[in-house]
Formats: sequence, structure tokens, C-alpha cells
Amino acid sequence: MSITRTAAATALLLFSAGAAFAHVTLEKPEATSGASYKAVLRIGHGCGASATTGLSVEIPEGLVAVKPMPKPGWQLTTQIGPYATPVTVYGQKLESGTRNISWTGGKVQDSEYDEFVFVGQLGDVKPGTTLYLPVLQTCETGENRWVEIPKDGQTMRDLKFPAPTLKVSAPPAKAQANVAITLGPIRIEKAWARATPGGSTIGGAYLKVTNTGAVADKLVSGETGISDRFELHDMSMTDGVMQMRPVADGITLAPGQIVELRPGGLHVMLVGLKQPLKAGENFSAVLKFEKAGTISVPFAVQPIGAGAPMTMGSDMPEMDHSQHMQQMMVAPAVK
Ligand SMILES: [Cu+2]
Repeated sequence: MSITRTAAATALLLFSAGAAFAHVTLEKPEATSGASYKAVLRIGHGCGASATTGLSVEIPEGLVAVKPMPKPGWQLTTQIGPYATPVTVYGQKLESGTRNISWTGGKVQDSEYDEFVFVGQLGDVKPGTTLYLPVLQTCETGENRWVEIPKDGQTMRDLKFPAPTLKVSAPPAKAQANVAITLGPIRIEKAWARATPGGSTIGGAYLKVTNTGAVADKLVSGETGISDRFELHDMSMTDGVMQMRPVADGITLAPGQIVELRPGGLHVMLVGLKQPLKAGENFSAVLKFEKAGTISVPFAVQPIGAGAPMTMGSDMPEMDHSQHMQQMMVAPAVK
């Protein structure tokens, strides 16, 4: 490579490094569906050479419960507005929230770099979705409207003032525990629990159990360090009313039988949770079978919106929590 070409390559490299901050972008352009997210908007330059004196960001649908971080020397203004679709976060139905945040009155020279921060929560956004956060950057002279969204056939590179993007990904693989565990002829798969709202003291846990043996067995009980009690419950529709009852005698597993505990059916109720169940985390529970004995099983905590396919309407996954206690009182235990 000639000296001239090396110099040209170096120049290109420097330009590219600078180009990463040429736009207003999010420090972390990826977020997990159903998880919390800290947004750091990065400002790499002014409007032309003019200093930045204001920044305003629009919060897209799907990003909820947003709270801005105040910035010394800047005034903070937020606009509250309705969400197109109400979102349930930590058991609370949110119909509105912060839709726009403005920081004004400060100053970032064109030669300086700065960051503007807020936190929020991703609703049940489909993994693979790209959210756009249009930003208005105002300067002593002029403004930059970072609002462009690529149209069909365009990429972000085709845009002069692209809106910052946030790509929504699926919860991490470790939260989708699908490891089969065997205990003699008993096979356990898909052990998971649903994340719980902060103050909740009950949670639902689910798993698939297969008896591959020739003799019947029974899942009798369980125990976990994260809750006072590990109860086996059943749920059924009686005269149009969902009822939940403790399964008094355990869950029988005939030879060859597969029993799937899932939202809306047989499930484990963790009663007296000592801490909230957080998406992405794991906990272990010891399961006791009448014949096969006991085994420790890891349960992966999935986002609050997570649920196995339901057969009785889309709102059902929340029902086992909201109506749980009432139903427990009216429904006698199955003997
Ligand atoms: Cu229950």
C-alpha cells in the first residue's frame, strides 16, 4: 500500500469514527420487550456551528412509564398524553403517560458532546419491531429535526436527519428455559414463571411434566426459597366464571401421560413471595414426586405479558392474578 493510500484510508477511518456521532442517536439502540430501558440520547454537534440550546424527544407507542432525568442548568418539561393502547405494567393498567420530553435553556457548543437521559418500560412490543424517537434539536441559530423514518427500500444511511431508533428484541435466551430435566422416568421441561408487579405477593409458575415410565406417579408438592408456599392449583370455567382451587391430592401422572401446567389451567401458585419475580432472572424450586422422589428445577422468569397460548380470550393471562384471591375463597379444594 502506498503512503498516499494509507493516508486516505486513515482519513476515511477518522471520518467514520466521527460519523458515529454525526446524528442524534441512542447509546443503546436495542431494548428487550417487556423490560425496562434507560435511554441515553447523544448529541454530537450543534446546528451547523451553532450551539444546542434545546432538545425535545417524542416517546413512541410501546415505550411507557417514561421518566426523564433532570439536567443541571436545563429546564425540564414533559407532555402527558394517552397511549393508543392501554398497557399493563407491573399489574397496573396504564392509559397515559409521558409522550414528550423537552430540556431547554442550557447550552452545548458545537465542539462539545452531551447526553440526555430518561428511563421507561417496554410494553409487550413484538420482538423485531423498530421504534422511532423523533428529536427536535434547537440551537441559538436554527434547528435540526431528527424525524426522518426510512420508507420502503430506504435505509437509515439514505436519510439526512434520521430519527433515533430503538430495536426491540426478544427476552434473553436464558429466560426461555427449555432444558429437559429427568428424574427417573419423570421428565420436566419448560419450567417458567411470570414476572410479578412490585407489590404482589403471589405469582404463577408453569412447567411441563411427562411420565415416561410404566408406573403411575404423582407430583405431590414443591418448595422454593423465594416464597412461603408452593401450591398446586387448578383453574376451570364453571358457568362462565373462572375458578381456581388448590389441588389437594397432587397431580397424578399416569404412565405415558404429559401434563402441562400453564396459564389458564393447572399451575403452581407461589404464595407469599419474598421479592418480585423479575423477567430474565431464574429461581429454583424443589419438586416432590410420590415415587420418583425430589428434584431441584430452575424456573425462568418471563416478562409480565408472557403466556402460553390461551383458548379463552386474550385477557385471560392476567386473570389468574387479578381474580385469584376472590376465586380461592368461593371455590372449595378439589378432593
Ligand atoms: Cu392459583
